[in-house]
Amino acid sequence: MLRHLILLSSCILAFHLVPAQQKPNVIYIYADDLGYGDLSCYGATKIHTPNLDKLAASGIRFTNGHCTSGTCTPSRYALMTGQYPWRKRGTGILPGDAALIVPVDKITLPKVFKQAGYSTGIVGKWHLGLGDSVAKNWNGEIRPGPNDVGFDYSFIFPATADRVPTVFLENRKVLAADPDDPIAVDYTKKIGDDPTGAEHPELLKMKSSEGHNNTIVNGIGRIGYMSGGRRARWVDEELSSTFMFKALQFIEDHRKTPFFLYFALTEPHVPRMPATRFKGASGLGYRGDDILQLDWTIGQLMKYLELSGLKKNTIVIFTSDNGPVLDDGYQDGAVSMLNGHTPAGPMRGGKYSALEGGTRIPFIISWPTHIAPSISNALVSQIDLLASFAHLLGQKVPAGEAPDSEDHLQTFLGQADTEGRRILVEQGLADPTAIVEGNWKYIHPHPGPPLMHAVGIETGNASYPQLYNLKDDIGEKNNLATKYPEKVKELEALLERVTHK
Ligand code: NG6
Ligand code: CA
Repeated sequence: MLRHLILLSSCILAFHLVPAQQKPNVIYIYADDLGYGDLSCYGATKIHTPNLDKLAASGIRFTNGHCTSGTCTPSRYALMTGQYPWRKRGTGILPGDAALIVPVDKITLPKVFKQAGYSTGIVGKWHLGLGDSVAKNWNGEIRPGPNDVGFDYSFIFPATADRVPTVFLENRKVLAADPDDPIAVDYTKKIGDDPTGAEHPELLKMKSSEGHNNTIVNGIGRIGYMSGGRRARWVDEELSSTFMFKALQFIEDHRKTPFFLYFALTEPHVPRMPATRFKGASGLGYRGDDILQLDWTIGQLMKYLELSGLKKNTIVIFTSDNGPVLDDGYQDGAVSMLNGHTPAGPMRGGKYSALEGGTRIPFIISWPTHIAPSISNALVSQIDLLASFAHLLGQKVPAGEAPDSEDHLQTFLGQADTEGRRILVEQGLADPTAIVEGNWKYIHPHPGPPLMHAVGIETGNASYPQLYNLKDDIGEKNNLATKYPEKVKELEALLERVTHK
């Protein structure tokens, strides 16, 4: 907090030093598991998010904005590469010791900016793997990683807050690593002496509801085992402010050149363990408290941009990597304290789901000097940011690369009354089963379970075809497949064509 105030006051002093620049700065803020209905600007009434509401009111609030997938790794892969994740094996939810899955020799979103002369940075959750194998040395330099796919600067945690190793990495190296206490990670068997949640549930400050019973760090059972690195392990309550400080520092350091910052927040992903001052603040349990913490963070960031004179020429994009989930494996009160809140808004399904709740998420773009406040119902997807920013910055996408990224710059900037994408494939937990074309949505029959019991979410899987008219039926309640068999056939063929090209 103190340091933040120092940063804020230092940028007040530096206000007059900001050079005029043509190219806009771009900050891409990625929430983790935030649902369409989690923000008051998207209709939430049980929780109030004034800072995001303000951001939305200053720019375009998309009502039909999508990530590509119902989980994190594939959505992030698509964002980075402009390729639908299901085209490449190994893009499902990654363990914390996975190797890097983003190709180092192909165009990426940050490379588009780098080529255009930007300083590029990532702060926050990565979850796209590190190094070239599972067996990597966490005590030396780890490469390849974010710094090898387009980021000049990286301050990340490797996977998710519930997966070991629970450490930060800054530019390839674990922060506060100690050669006398080397870090080892294993996802197959217990290593080291740290107690596990399975053996010692009495040591947990938050119990698991499913899994999450391997190594205990800060009283929270994780997925995977780690030993060593005691000095380097983060404290969960400091995760969010640490990322915020590093993000502000990156901006401060690069304020004189155009910059691209990928700010990947950890809220409201499990384990939800907000800073102490947010605990209890929402009345909806830690999930709600996490959302308030996230909203506060955005408020600080925007205040910082304003005070530093950067706000006008900075494009801020705010969105989420997949739909919402309540009980995602910890007993944190998300279900018992829900109080009538509807995280997916009017949509059916949520995280892991091919229904709209899985991939239709908050999507806000603000650029004070170029975008007039509006609400857009155009179909837009994060996968198109790569090609769209390439257009904005006059960069070429090499032939055959970023194959699924389409240029929708005009739609993203509200420069024309365009409808955005014509076709979008939606992926739930695994297979790409759903396709949207205009107002129609088709979900192909799938043998998976219709309900993911552990999380209480409808997956969209059914043994029969589903056809919905999203214009009249955003909640996907009225299956029109038997009424319009020709439409089913047409969209089934289209899904087949798109996914097998
Ligand atoms: C699941 C985890 C869940 C979460 C998810 C990944 C269990 C029981 N569930 O396997 O807690 O970590 O993976 O979430 O372990 S994501 O947003 O990164 O895709
Ligand atoms: Ca996620």
